[in-house]
Formats: sequence, C-alpha cells, structure tokens
Amino acid sequence: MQTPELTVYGSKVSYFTGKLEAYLRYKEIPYRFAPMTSEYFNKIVPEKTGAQQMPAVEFADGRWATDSTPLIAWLESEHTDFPVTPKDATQAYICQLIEDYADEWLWRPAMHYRWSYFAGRQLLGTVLVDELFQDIKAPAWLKRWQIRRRQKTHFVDNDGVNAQTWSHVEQGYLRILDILQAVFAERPFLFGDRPTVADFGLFGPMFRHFSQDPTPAEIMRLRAPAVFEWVGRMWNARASTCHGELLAGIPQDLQPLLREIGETHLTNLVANASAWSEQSKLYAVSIQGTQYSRLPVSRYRTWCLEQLQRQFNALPATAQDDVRELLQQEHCWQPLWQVEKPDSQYDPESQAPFAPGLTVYTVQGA
Ligand SMILES: N[C@@H](CCC(=O)N[C@@H](CS)C(=O)NCC(=O)O)C(=O)O
Repeated sequence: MQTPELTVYGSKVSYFTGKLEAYLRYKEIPYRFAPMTSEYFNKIVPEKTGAQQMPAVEFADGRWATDSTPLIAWLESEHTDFPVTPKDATQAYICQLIEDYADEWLWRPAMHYRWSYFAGRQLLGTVLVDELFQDIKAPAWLKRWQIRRRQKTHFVDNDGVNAQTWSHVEQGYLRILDILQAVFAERPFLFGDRPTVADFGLFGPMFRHFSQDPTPAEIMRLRAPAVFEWVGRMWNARASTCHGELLAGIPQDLQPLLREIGETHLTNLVANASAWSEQSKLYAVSIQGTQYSRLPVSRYRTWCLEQLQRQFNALPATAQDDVRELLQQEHCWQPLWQVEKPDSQYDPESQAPFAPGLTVYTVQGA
C-alpha cells in the first residue's frame, strides 16, 4: 500500500466528508481517514484552517486545507490523470453549476430529513456522539441530547424549515430523485460512462444523508432505485477501471435539472447576495411560490455566486455562447447576473483551499 499523502478529518456520516472521500477513492489518491473528535473540531481544525467544519485535510508536508469544492479543484491540478472535469468547456461549466446546487441547495432537505424526523434524530445523535465525541467527559445521553438539539436548531429551525415550507423542502428532494432516476435509468453517470465533478457534488447529499438516513433512504429505495444503485456505483468507482467516454454536449435529460437549479438555488443565491450587500443578517425569499423567511445571510454563498460568474467569464467565447443559450432557455441566466457584483471579499487572491476557511453559517459549540 502507498503511504497516504493526506489525512481527512471528518465523520462517517458527513455530507462533505463523503463527497471528498468518494473523489479520493475514484482518483486512487491514498488517504487516511481520522474522526474529527471534539478536540479537532473545537480547537485544532479552527486553528489550522480558520473554519470549524469538516472535512479538513492535513497534507504530509504539514499544510492544512478545507472546503471540498476548491480542494477537489486543487487536487485535480495535482493529479492530472483521469480528470473529473470534462474537457468540453460548456460541460465543465454546467458541472460546476450542478456541484454548487448539490453543495448548497440540497443541504436544507438533507438536514431536515436527518434532524426533523424522530428516527433520524435518534440514530444520528447516537452515531455522531459515538464516533466523534468520546473525548468529551459527560454522560452519553446528555451529549446525544445536546447534538440533536444543536443540529435541529441551527440547521433546520434557523434555516427556514417550518410548517409553511416543510412540504416544499421535501418536494425538492422528490424532484431531484425523479430527475436523476430518469438519467441513471439510461446511463451510469450524469454525463456518460464515467463520473464528473457534478456526480461527486450530488454524491454529497445522496450518500451520507439521503441514501442512509432512515426517512429519505426509504423514499429513495422505493421511488428511485436507479439513484440508489448510482450511489453504490460512485462509492465503488476507480479511475483505473472506470474511465469510459462522456456524451457530447449537455444531455437533454439534464435540462429539467438546470431549470430546477435556476428556480431554486440561483434564485436563493441572488436573495442572499443582495442581503449581504445590504449588510443584513437575515433575509426572505420566495422559491417556486413558497415563502422562506428569516434565513441566515451567508457570506460563503455570496462567494459561490461570485465564483459562478467568474467561471463563466473565464470560458472561451464559443463556450460562453453555448452556456448562455442553455442557461437562458432554462431560466438560469437572469438570476446568474441579477446581482452584478456580488462582493463577498472572500479569498481575493484565490488561495482556497489553503485560504482561511469560511463556514456556510457561523455556528458555535458542538
Ligand atoms: N463548503 C464546505 C462545507 C463543509 C460543511 O459545511 N461541513 C459540515 C458537515 S458535512 C460541517 O462541518 N458543518 C459545521 C457544523 O456542523 O458546525 C465544503 O464543501 O467542504
């Protein structure tokens, strides 16, 4: 076995840890997994990366990094065999857009299904405490109660899930299942015979949350068995044996996904970035006719919109024309540019994933 060049600190049930691990496994980059115990989560990782979040990565040369999106982008520049970013610039851009939607928009339904339902809350409270918080000296029942309360308060109640939005949050999960079921009934991965960065993005919520937490997993098994199968295929995929061709262009069956991204994720990024520019702490937004209120403004997500604009501007002119036409058709173009200059002021020197990290929301104390 090769010596690991990096250690991934995270959790066996974490969205973004699972995303990064699937990528490392596919690329056959040796790594060591280490549970992010409370000492790491509360002290070492914030000191080393500037952000209290997982995964955090420690390289053999002593450097630390965080944030799965720039981490994967950086690893791609170091490990150039079997790239997960398509060569075709139009496909590459659409992949980035899908990854961003998967990272940021599917976060709410993933947390909702995990912490709003009794079965998920009970199970995950136990799993997380047993995995990560053995080093806190307190009775296990108390630690479980605390983590359940923290997660539900911060990531469900304070993230706009309530009686008015509950059904819309769940409909978003059902819609993405239906879209992906149709795609994976036809081919193994989103763009063809090998995974791209869009697959790794969607794998985050689909693996550790939707396919494993009791309530959404039952829905997935019954409603979208091809998605369930894709989750296993992704975890098992290795670049040396799984490097087939991609289809040309943007497959037609991904267009409903783009439309969904325009109506949900991009609309939300616009409202968030506008509120950020007004220095508000909370904002409200109507998504597909459902009103969300008192959502926490995220500087990180202002940066996400900024990145999507930057990435578009960096495309070659012909790809810009193709992407523009596609995004216009699927109602993504207008929201992409509605905030002309999202000004997060995060990472101006493009140092990420080695820049001081930025959590999506700032939440203290596990
Ligand atoms: N943008 C980051 C997000 C990482 C993230 O939010 N991770 C979650 C767990 S999956 C976390 O650590 N949240 C902080 C908390 O629970 O306080 C990434 O892509 O890695």
